[in-house]
Amino acid sequence: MPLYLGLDSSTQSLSAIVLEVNGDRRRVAFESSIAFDETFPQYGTRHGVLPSEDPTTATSPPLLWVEALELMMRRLQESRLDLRQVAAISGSAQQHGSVYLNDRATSALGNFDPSRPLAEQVKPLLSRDVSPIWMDSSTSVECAEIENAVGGDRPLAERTGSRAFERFTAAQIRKFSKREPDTYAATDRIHLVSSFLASLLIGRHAPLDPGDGSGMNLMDLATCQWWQRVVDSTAPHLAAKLPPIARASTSIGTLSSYWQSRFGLPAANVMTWSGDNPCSLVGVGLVREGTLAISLGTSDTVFGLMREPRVDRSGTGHVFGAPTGDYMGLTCFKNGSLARERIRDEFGLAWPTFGEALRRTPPGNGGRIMLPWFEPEITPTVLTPGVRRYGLDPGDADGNVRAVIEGQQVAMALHSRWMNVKVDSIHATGGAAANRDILQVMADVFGAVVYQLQVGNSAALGAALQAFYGATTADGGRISWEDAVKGFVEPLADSKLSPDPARRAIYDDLIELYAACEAHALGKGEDPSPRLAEFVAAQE
Ligand code: ADP
Ligand code: XUL
Repeated sequence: MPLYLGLDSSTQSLSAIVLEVNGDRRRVAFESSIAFDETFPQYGTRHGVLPSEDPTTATSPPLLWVEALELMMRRLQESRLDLRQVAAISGSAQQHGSVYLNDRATSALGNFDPSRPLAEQVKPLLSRDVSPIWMDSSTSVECAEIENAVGGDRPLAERTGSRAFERFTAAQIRKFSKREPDTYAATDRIHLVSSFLASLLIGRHAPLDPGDGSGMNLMDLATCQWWQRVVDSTAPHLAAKLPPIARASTSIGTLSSYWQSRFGLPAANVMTWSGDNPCSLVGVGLVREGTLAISLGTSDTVFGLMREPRVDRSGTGHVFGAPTGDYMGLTCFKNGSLARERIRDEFGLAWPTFGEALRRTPPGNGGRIMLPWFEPEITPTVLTPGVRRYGLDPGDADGNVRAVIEGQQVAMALHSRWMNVKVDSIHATGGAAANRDILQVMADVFGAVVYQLQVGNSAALGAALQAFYGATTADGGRISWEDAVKGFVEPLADSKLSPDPARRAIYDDLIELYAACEAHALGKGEDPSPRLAEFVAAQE
């Protein structure tokens, strides 16, 4: 029976899922994950990121991703799967991060020696030994320069789907070209994490897909091709260094002889890789408009499918290409799981006791509010980190647990309004979606039914589904996306969490109060104390 492999190279780990599909008989045949810090301590990463004195800088070592990819193929080889059945492979990767290769890469990619580990063969091909990743917020100057060059934030957003964002690849490339002009000049090709790993699989430079391309501020969303004007304004000779863009879920080559000889894999078709959020969109079954998904991973993201691109006039969110050929709206929060872990660890809790604290405290938290900006925040833009508390004692364990969860959920509801989706149901994914106490707060804040899904890693699942969809259509077969995802993305039967109307009413008020606290903390609004007192009085 044919097998479809999906890989997901995320911030903290590499995961793989293999699907077995025979008509309506469908199952997950293999699932595995490799945590970067624990498995490869020699790289010195923390949560997948290299330590940095400057809180706005975030880089990772690309060779770590290469080693993890190789280890995962070894695990596949050692599994009981009949690898000759692997028909197609696709992948997902953290978005925006970039990998810089020199001119030796073009000939070396197809000639790796299968008797030697891959990382040592990739090392001499890197023109830059670190990759800036999505957590980086050090490029505000470059963002302003890029927007100015194309006539402002509005034209850039209308053309590329987003105003200039610090973590987007254009600003990162511009900063690199200014700071290290010689190393930039020695760079022959700039890949996203997704197209870099795909290149290693097919043995030549791989194209990237419109979903990940739209996280660069360089792609024209309407044509899915590079927007020459912004490319030329970003860095010298950039056009020649960018990979081409290919349609999502289409074949970009076959697995190179390196993988065949070293791991006994077949010459399987490799499909375009994409970003983790576009992959998750299909991995949670959002192939139609109307439902939202919330991913509680390293980052927290709110996203939904859009038939037509509706660009966010407030400048908060993004429009990306979707693997289905449609679009997706997305708002990203940097202070996701790591912020929750900070509170968990500060009060010596574990996830079960964290959940108990949530259950013990009332919705609205008696007006104790936290703006959870442990790290620089993406939404809203906060470059100088620092948790802001209103009416909340920093030593109050229960109060801080509820405040971090409510703060995050309320911020998500507030900053996803621009998508203009009437939310009836939410598909929850990412590591923290295992936590039903957190999901109950989500249901109450959004006033929507929340479901957990059968497969926890929606990005790897989405990649495997793209492999399946791509392989089916490449053979001239016809399959709709609805049929492709069937059997893998249905919510767990007894996972439904319903909103409570009384709690919902409290959160309607809290959203407005939180917005006032946020405006105050950003220096854009008056002291919210009187409103806070009114809110507390109304709860008593
Ligand atoms: P990534 O974005 O890197 O793919 P994941 O989606 O795998 O991340 O999520 C990893 C995070 O999930 C961890 O950092 C951890 O904080 C969180 N997590 C795992 N289990 C729970 C739980 N029961 N409750 C809350 N958070 C959890
Ligand atoms: C999305 C974003 C993050 C990364 C995390 O814009 O920056 O969700 O994709 O992997």
